[in-house]
Amino acid sequence: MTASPTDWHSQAQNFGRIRFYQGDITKIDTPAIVNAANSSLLGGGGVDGAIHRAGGPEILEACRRLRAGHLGKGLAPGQAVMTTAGRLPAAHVIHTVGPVWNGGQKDEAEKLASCYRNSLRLAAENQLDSVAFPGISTGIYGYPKAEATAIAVREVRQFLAQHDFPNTAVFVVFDDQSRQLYEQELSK
Ligand code: AR6
Repeated sequence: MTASPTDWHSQAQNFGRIRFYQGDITKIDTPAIVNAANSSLLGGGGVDGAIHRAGGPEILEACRRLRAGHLGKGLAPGQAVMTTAGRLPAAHVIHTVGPVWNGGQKDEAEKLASCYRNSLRLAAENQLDSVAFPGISTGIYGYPKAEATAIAVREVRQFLAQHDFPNTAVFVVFDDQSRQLYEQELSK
């Protein structure tokens, strides 16, 4: 799907302060987009690979500096950290590490909820107006999409209800199954 930084606005669906869009998160011009990273912060496949490819080397350089500093051991699942967005239309990338799905008995749900909460907290602390999320952990990390969607929507709704910043959050999905799940969940 190709979308210029400007045309997603007209295609997005609105659910109060939550917006929903099917397409490529690297094209979204919110003040921050969230990256489903891994603990190394040094890149990977999926949305992580797409963000680093489209954003250019500045993002990786910023991540390397974090690893050389206070994140020497990497970023733990559930945590979030913010860098430049390089050449992306967004201003910042918030990197968070989702849990690897392991059957559901390894605290995966709480770790996934923490990804959303900690990413939103960073946006709030920096008074960012809007932040766009991919479906964290629902690709390579194997989290069942329906459960992950319910957690994402619940956490974002709760946070927005309790905070002025960010004013809006955008869910960005790639595939039709995820689109249907988000539409169902957001309509509840
Ligand atoms: N825009 C929006 N959504 C996307 C895009 C995109 N450009 N690309 C993929 N998705 P994944 P994870 C969707 O695998 O499961 C990396 O190697 C995709 O359809 O990117 O958290 C990291 O370095 C899926 O629904 O992230 C880690 O090692 C969702 O984004 C590992 O993958 C997340 O899929 C993280 O795995």
